[in-house]
Amino acid sequence: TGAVASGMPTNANKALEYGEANALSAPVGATVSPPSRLPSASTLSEANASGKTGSAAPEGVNATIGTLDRVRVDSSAQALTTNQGVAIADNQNSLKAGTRGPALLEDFILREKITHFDHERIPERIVHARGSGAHGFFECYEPLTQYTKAAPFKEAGKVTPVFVRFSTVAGERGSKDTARDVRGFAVKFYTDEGNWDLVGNNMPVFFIQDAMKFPDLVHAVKPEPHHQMPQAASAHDTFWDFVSLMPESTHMLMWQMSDRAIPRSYRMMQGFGVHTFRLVNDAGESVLVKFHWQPKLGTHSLVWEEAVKISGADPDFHRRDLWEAIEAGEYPEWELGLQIFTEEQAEQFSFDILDATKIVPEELVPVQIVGRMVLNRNPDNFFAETEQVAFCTAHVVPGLDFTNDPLLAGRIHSYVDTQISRLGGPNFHELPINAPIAQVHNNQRDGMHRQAIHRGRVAYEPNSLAGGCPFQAGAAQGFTSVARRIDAKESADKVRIKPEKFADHYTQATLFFESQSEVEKAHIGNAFRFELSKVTVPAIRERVVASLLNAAPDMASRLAQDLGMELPAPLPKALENPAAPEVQSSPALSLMARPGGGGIRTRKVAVLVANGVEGASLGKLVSALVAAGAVPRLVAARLGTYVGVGGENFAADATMENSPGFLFDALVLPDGEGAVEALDADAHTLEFLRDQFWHCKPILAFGASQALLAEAQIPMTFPDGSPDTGLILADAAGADAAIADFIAAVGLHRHFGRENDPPKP
Ligand code: HDE
Repeated sequence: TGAVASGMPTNANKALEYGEANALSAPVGATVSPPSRLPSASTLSEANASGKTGSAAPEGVNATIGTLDRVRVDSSAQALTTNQGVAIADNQNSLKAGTRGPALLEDFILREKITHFDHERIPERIVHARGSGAHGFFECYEPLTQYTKAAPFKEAGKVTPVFVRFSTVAGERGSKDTARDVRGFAVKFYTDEGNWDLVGNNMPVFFIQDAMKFPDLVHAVKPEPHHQMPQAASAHDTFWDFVSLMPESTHMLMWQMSDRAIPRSYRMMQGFGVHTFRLVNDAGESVLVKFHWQPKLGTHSLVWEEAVKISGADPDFHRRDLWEAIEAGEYPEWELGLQIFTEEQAEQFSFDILDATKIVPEELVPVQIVGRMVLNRNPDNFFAETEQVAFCTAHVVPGLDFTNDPLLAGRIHSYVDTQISRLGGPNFHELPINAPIAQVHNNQRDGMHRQAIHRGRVAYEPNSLAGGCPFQAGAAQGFTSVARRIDAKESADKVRIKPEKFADHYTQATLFFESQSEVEKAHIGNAFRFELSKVTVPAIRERVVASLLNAAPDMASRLAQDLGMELPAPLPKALENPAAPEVQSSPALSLMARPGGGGIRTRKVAVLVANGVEGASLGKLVSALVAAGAVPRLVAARLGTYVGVGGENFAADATMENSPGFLFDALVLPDGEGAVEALDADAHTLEFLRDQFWHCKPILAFGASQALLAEAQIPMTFPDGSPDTGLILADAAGADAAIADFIAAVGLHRHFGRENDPPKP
C-alpha cells in the first residue's frame, strides 16, 4: 500500500510510542532524554546528563538493532491491509446480505482477521513461563585468550550484543512477579561466531542432581493437578512432599527460603550459570569454569509480607521496574565473574563439581571479573521478542564446552526439544530474535515456517556440484569437543549410579545457612515456617524438619516449635562422614555482602502531599532526591494539584489508593498542620506509614507529621533500644541535614533492626 495519498492520518509520535527516544543508534556519548510520559522525567534526564562511566562500549548502540530492523514494522502513515497486502476499505462492519441480513461466508476480510486472532496464543513455557526481556551488550575488559577462544572474550573492549530474559519458574505466563521462587537469568550472546546461550538462575545451585528427576520436581511444584492450585507458589503439599523425600534438595531449599527468592528488582540480583562448564583455548587446552553475574546496584530483596502485598497491587512489579529503568536511560548493568579452576584442583575438592547442588565457594576459588553487561533497550514487541526468544543450553560456541554434570546433559536435550512444540517446528532459529548474527549455512532443509530460500540443487555434503560448499570448517575454526577420557578413574560401564560425593546432602546447606547475617537467618526460618504451615499433611512437615536438623539444627528446632510439633529424630544421612569442607563460612553468600555502593539511583520515594504542606522543605527534598538519581513521586488522596502554605503548587503523581506504600522504597511525611490534618483524615495514610515502617524502609517525617508516627504506633527505637537508623525526624531549620541523613538511610535500603520475629532476647 505504497499509494497512500498525502493527507492521510500519520502518527507523529511514532518514535515515542515505540520507546525510540531511547537512543536507537545514538552516537557514543550521546545523552538520552526519556519519554515525557515517565513521571520522573526531570529526575531521569538529569541522571543521563550527568554521564555514565567513561567506558569504551557505546551505551545505546546495539548490534541486534540493525539486524532486527529488517523485520520491524512501522505503520505510521500506512493504510490497513489484509495479510496479502490488500487495502481494507471498512474495518467496522462485516459483509452482510442486506442491512439486517446474515453475514456472508464470502467475507475473506472478516474470516482472515478472526482466524488469525483464533491462533494468537502459543503454548507457554513449561517452566519459566512468566518473564521479561531486554536487549543490551556484553563488553569484555581483558582478553581471556589464555583460557578460551570464545568470541566475546577475544579482546579488551570487544562488544557482543545480548538479549536477556528474566523469569520466575513455577507460575504461569500471567502470574505475579513477586512470588517466592527462583528467578531465571538467561543471556543470549549474539557472538560473531554463532549464538551462545548462558541459561542461568539467580541462585547458584539446583534442587536435583540428575535430569531424570526434573519432570518430578516440576510436577510437584506446579499447581496441584486436581484443582490447579496454588498458582506461582511452592507452599503446598506436593512440593514439600517431593523435596522432603529428596534430601539432595536441602541446599537449594535454603536458597529458595532466603530473601534471594523475593528480589527487589531483576536489576538487583545475581545470576549464575549453575553447572560447571569448560573454557577451551586455541591450543585445545581446557579449564573448568563457573559463571557469575554481579549486579552493579548490589543485591537487594523484598520482605515477605511486602512481596505478598505487591503481588496484589502490581503483579507486574519486576517487569515494570525493568522497563521503566531502561526507558529512563538508567541502564541496568552486571559484571561477569568467572571462577576458573583445573581438573586437578577439582579432584581435590570435598564436593563434586559435577553436582549442581554444590557451589565452589568464592573463598576457595576467587571470582575473577572479566567484563560487563548493560541492558539498554526494551523490546518493541513482547511476543515477537520476549515470548519467541528460545534459549538452549546446547547453544555454545567454539571456546566453550560442557562437563559431565548429569543435570546439564538433560538440559542440552530439553531446550531444543521444547522449542519445537512451543514455537511450532524446527525452524525456530530463523525467528528474528533467535537468528544469529553469524551467517548460517548448512544442508538442513524445509520444515514448518521455513524463511530461508536456499538456492541451487545441492543439499548434501560431500558434493562436487556445488564445489563442495558449504564445507567443513575444520578444528581451527569449527566447534570441537574437548577430547577427554570418559572417566579417568573408574570404568566406563553403563550404569545408573551417582558419584560418591553426590551423597553429601548437608555440608553446603550448613555452609550457606551459617554464612548468612542474623537477619537473613531469621527470614529463612520464617519462610520455612510459612511454607510448612501451608502443608496439610503432618508427616510431610515432620520429614522436612527431620532433614533440616542435619543442616541447621537450631533453626529446625525453632521451626518444630513454631509448627506446634514434637522435635523429630534427624533424618538418617546417605553419607555419615562426608569429607571436611574447605571453608566453614563464606561471607560472599550473604546478600549483605553486596550493598551496591550506597547510591539511591532509581529508588522510588513516596512524598505524601495535601493542601497546606510546608512547601519550602518539600521543594528542597525533591531537588535533592532528583539530584541523587532517585525517583520522588508526590502521592496524595486524589489526583490533582495541591497548594502549599507558601502558595506553591504540587501536582500529585499518584494516589494512596492506586499506589499503596509498599510499592515505594522510602517515605516522606510533610510538615504543615493543615496538610497533616488532611492526611490524617484519609484511612490510607496510617496504612501507608505502617507498611513502610514494618517493611523496614526509611521514613523522613518533617515537623507536624510526627504526630502521624505516634498515631500509627511507630516505635522510635529498635526493639533492642538502639536508635532507629531509618527513621529521621526534622524541623524546618534542620531540613538540610535531615535530607542528607534520609538519602544516606535510603542508600542502606532497609533498616532490619526494627524486626522482632523471632523476638529479640
Ligand atoms: Fe530449565 N528449562 N531445565 N533450568 N530453564 C526451561 O526451556 C530443564 C534448569 C532455566 O527465559 C525450558 O524454553 C531441564 C537449571 C531458565 O526462556 C525447558 C532441567 C537452570 C529457563 C527446561 C532444567 C535452568 C529455563 C522451558 C533439568 C539454571 C527460561 C521452556 C535437567 C541453570 C529460559 C524453555 C527463558 C527453561 C528444561 C533445569 C534455567 C523445559 C530438563 C538447573 C532460566 O527446556
